[in-house]
Amino acid sequence: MTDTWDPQLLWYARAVRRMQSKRESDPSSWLWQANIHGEKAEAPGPNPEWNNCPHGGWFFLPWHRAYILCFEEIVRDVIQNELDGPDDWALPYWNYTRVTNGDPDSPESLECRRLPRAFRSPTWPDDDGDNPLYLAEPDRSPGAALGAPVGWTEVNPHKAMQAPRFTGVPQFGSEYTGSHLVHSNGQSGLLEMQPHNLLHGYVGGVMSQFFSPRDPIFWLHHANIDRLWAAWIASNSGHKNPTDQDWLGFTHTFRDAQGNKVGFTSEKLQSEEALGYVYESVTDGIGLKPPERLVALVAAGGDGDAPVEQVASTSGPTDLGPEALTVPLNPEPSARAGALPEAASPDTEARAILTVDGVRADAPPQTNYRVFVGARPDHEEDLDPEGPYFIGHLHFFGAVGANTEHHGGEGLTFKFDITEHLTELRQLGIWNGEGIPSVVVTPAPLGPPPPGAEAQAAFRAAAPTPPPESRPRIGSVSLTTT
Ligand SMILES: [Cu+2]
Repeated sequence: MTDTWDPQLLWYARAVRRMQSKRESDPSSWLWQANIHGEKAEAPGPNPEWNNCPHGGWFFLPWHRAYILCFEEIVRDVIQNELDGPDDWALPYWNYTRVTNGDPDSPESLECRRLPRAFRSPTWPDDDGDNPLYLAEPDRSPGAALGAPVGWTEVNPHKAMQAPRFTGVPQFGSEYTGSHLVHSNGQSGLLEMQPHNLLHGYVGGVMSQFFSPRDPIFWLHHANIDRLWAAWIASNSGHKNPTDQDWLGFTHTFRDAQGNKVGFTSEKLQSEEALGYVYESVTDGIGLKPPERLVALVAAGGDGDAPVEQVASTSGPTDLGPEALTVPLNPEPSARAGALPEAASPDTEARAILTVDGVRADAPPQTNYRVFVGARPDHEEDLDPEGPYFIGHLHFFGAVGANTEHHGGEGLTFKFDITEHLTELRQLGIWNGEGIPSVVVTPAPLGPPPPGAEAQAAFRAAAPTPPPESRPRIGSVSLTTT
């Protein structure tokens, strides 16, 4: 099939191929650049410039900004000086958060959420094979590879873009982590969680692991994350970056196109204009308020602050599969019967927290998961991410395979504050305040297959379910009140 590509993507593809032909010891090679983020080796080597990506901490945004800035300079240099191309190449951003006509299900919106065609085509536009932007399964999930759009509820950045502050959990840019890089012990900030982590999980394969920059789409994904940071600051809502010297003064060191070390403080990384670039738009694709569920909050009884109490927990790991399943939670015998309904009352300060620990997999599960509270696993209508049962997503980014020690070998931890959810379930009469509402986990379905009979047949043939060897699982789940 003959296709035309945007010249920016065509030059990008040529540069990627060129960089892939360079030795790994060359800082401008494809592999060196990816290794900065994370090595593929089972036991990462001792190069201190590699395996440095910070996730779950307040350096996530500035570090990745410097990373893609230096990468862009290297690609531009390769295009200009090694391929005789233009001297003004710029890294494009993949605007998967773009919505047209206010409708995330419009054909144009769906198109934005498919992996761009140049990345899905095994061939170059002239039909020659060996397109370096293309990766096949299992290096990408079947759904992403075939052009099924990522779900809007996984990428809508609304919650992050509305966060009033940069620092904290849950806030825009994650928690204070002092003056050193934290790899993945911390909690992701809101933007890092969604769309960042969930988009990594949707593309799957290489993108769900720390050597994800080996997939050429990584850089366009991070350009969009970087753009959303710029948009959050530009939104006229008084949003501010940290003013702490531990953040401002930290130096992020990378290599320039000549292979020399260059350092950027977070302070310097705050303004993309000062760094020499601007985004086409910082108002397009910045999130949509999810539809409100009209629930009148009725005051229920309650008596002030409750002590921290474990209400229920699992007694062992839970294997996740292709179907919705109920996590077997055992009520804590010593817990007060009133602890949970008190937390679910709008009259008390108490909160109900669901903690999902030890989320990991042996190979890319090729899907994210959705978590519901109070839902019935065999009722599809309950498993609606816009309904009252939905509490959030799980992903496996950085918790896949053996090489996860560097980034939390015990798997990822997700904390969901389900206080308002429980309140709503009571008011809707779904939960009467007695017992433990069910916790249901199910793979996140993808959007419709792309147009075209052939694409649709291929899509149906490749059911988007986790491969058996991936063994996605949860270590433990606990429900506490505070
Ligand atoms: Cu990333």
